[in-house]
Formats: sequence, C-alpha cells, structure tokens
Amino acid sequence: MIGRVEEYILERIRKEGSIHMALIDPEKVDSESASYIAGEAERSDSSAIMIGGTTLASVTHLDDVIRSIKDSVDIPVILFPNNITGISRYADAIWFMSLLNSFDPYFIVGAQILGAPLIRVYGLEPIPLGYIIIGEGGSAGVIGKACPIPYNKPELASAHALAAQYLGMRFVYLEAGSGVKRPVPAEMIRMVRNVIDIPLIVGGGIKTREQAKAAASAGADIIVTGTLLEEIGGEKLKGRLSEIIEGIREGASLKA
Ligand code: 1GP
Repeated sequence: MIGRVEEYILERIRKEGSIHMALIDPEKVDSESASYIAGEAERSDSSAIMIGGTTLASVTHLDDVIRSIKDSVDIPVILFPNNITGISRYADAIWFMSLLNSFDPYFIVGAQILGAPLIRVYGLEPIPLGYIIIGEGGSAGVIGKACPIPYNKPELASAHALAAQYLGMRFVYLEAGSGVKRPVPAEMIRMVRNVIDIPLIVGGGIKTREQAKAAASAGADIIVTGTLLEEIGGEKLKGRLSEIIEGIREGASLKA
C-alpha cells in the first residue's frame, strides 16, 4: 500500500521532474545544527529530509535529532537506516531498503526481518527500496559488505535495478558512497533509467551544481546530498543548496 509520504514524493517528481533530498547523518551533528540544516533545506525547496549514517548506534541521539528537526520543518523526515538502530518512532517514513549487492544476507533481508515489527508498532510508513552500491562505495560499501559495481559496468547496475523492480521494490538507489570523490557516472544513470519504470535515486559525492545537473539530466528522479550540508555551515549553506537545486531543475528540463 502506498502511503502519504510516498504519494507526496511521487507527486513532486511528477511536477518537478527531479527533486532534491537532504541527508543528515545524526552522528555528525547535534540537534541544533540538524534543525538548522533541515530548515535551510526546506527554505531552498528540498523535498524531504533523510536521516541516517553508516555507523550510527545511539537511538536516543537519533530520536533527539529527529524531534528537533520535526519542530522546525514541515517536509517529511524519512529514515535511511544502516541497521535496526536507525529506526526512530519520531520520523514520518522509512526507506525499507535491501542492499542488493551485499555478500551478507543480514543486509539483504536479516535486518529487515528484525526491524519490520518495530516499524509496525511505531506506525512508520515503509517505502520499499533496492539499494545498490557503486564504485568506491564509501563506508556503506564496507559496513554493508558489498560487492560494488564498477563505474564502467552500467549494464550490471541496470540488471540489479531491474531485479529490484521485478521484486516489487518501488524505488532504486544508486549509491556511490558518502563523501566519495567520484559520483555515479551519468552513463550508468542513463542506462538504469532506460530499463526501469520506478523512480531512481542517486547519491554519493555530489557537491556541485554541475554534478547535480548531470545526474538529473541523465535521468535521476531524486538527488541526495549529505556531506555538502555538513561541510558548509552558516550563511553559505543556503547559497550552496540553492545552487544544487537549481542544477537539478536545469537537469530535469533536459531529461529525456
Ligand atoms: C550517502 O548518497 C548519500 O548515503 C549522500 O552522499 O554525503 O557524498 O552527499 P554525500
């Protein structure tokens, strides 16, 4: 069943072509800076706040950060969990994700089995997502025990993405890894976009307007940035976020 947050995401993609989501790693911020970043993201017209980090372990801190964000923004807060400790009752929804190219069944379906009952008890909206690690993969690749897809093998990314769709997942995420030097290549995004019908999320290493534009024009429906928001604090944040979102809009207008 498609819930309220998913409907909202689909509607924004329908209207805008490609949208931005701001990723906040609770481990790298306190509650105050998290709500500042989220507020700036909302004012810059970002569509949602994603919350997650690869090594997060404290649910209490996660709860505090989310409550503080919820006090300052109206856009949805979506969990992006690294494990069952990434689940908080205070979020609106959760990417119910399976790391498709992990060697370890725990990250494909084990953590999901452990987390599902809690998601039900908390009344969180689960949004099924196929998560695929590309290239360098960053910490997500190491912790998730992934067999990363090489940057020059777009056909392998397409096969994984298509499998996600055929398994009934409603979104696909190509993840280059947080803070990596090289984002997912445009050619890979284009090839994946051409074979799947479900929305495509791209993230990892996107820091400039041109990179955001390239990902959107190649076919990404959702572009996620995290590191950029943590690195650029204060007054400059709004300017950089606006540039990224302008880049996404320009790219969306060029989408095939
Ligand atoms: C990481 O794809 C996201 O899971 C965002 O990556 O931190 O490099 O923006 P960055």
